[in-house]
Amino acid sequence: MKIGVYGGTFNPPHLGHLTSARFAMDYLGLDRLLFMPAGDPPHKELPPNSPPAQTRLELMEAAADSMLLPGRVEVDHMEVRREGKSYTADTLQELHDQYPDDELWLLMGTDMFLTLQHWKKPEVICSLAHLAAFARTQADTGEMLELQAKYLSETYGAKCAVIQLPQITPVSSTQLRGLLAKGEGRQYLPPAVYGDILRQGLYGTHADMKNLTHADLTACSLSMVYAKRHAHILGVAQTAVELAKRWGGDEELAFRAGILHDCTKYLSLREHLAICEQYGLELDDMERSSAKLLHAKTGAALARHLYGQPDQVYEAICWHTTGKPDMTLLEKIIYIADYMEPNRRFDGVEEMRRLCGTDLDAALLMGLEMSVEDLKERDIPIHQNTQGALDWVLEHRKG
Ligand code: DGI
Ligand code: FE
Ligand code: FE
Repeated sequence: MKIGVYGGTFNPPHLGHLTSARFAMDYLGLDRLLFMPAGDPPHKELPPNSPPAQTRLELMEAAADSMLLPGRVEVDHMEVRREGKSYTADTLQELHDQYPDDELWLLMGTDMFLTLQHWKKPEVICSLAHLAAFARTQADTGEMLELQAKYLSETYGAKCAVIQLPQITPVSSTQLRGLLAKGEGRQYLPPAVYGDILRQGLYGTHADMKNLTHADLTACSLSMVYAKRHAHILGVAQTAVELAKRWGGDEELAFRAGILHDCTKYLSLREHLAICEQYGLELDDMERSSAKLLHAKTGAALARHLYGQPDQVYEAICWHTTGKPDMTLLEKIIYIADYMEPNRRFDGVEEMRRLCGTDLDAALLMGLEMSVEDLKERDIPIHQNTQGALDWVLEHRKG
């Protein structure tokens, strides 16, 4: 197996890192890629406004997750965990012990490649891994890189590849930190990384969490969940706005409820219960033991308390999983949008989408009936609000 090792301070990780990683994987035919954030980089001091290594690691996790290649792309914690300076020779030794039969490829930018002979134990590095240098500009491709490759191969027996990137993301982490402090630069970051930066107020950002723009609210919500759920969340927000437009609902509130509805989806039961405790949410026995039911309650609580959303948004998120008797228009819209947004696939989804244009309550009924049937099939207890919603729609549609 070919394993790429992409080290750096990743302060913060940005789209330039991800596009070059992606390109190197194809170019070199890598089976796996390990991002390796440095704990304490030996070659430079981190600037004073840098977050701690653990936080850079978490940003890197979010960035790597956004590549949507689980199992192939991972973040390795080895250097952050290790005491003292993060020397590449030590890291490669450890990786070689871990993967003795695999071919390691060390990926690096031009500057690093050109100074490799000054690193600690270059002969060890070159004996344990092949080297791949990203050429950042056209000028980089020239003689210098070739000369260096020749020198490293003659001196240390290194095997080198120079990777000419087809398109260059025109930003460095240094420039990006400057932009972030001015409230700019989001276009160079995966949305989830930007959202994490905003939520934690890193790099001099100071977003007012209770008055975020659509773009910033989106980034914050996406940063709270795995990237595999991003398309669904964006789909729900967009569908909710369309339904609000069609049925005379509040498009702004539909967007906010849609974009936040699943923001706590991946919290553990214990984390859900802590949020419920913090905000004094009353729970019944079934809710207390089900993270699946609780994500609606805790999502609503964070929408209200963290993101400053009004009661209608709170309620729409609160009832998006079960429904309830006497649903408002916005509550119906979020429930239905969650069911039939464009990424959903199930028998009948086209019929439900059609009903959304002609009879919203019929679409709601269809969703509730399918949910109850599905829960019964899987032997999952039906919550009283789910049953109550179904009974209410049946009753209400008769009249
Ligand atoms: O969060 P999503 O996946 O987008 O969808 P959702 O919020 O409708 O959550 C679906 C999950 O909620 C599914 O795993 C089943 C669970 N669920 C929905 N209604 C009930 C329920 N679980 C129980 N125990 N009882 C219900 O009535
Ligand atoms: Fe949900
Ligand atoms: Fe959802």
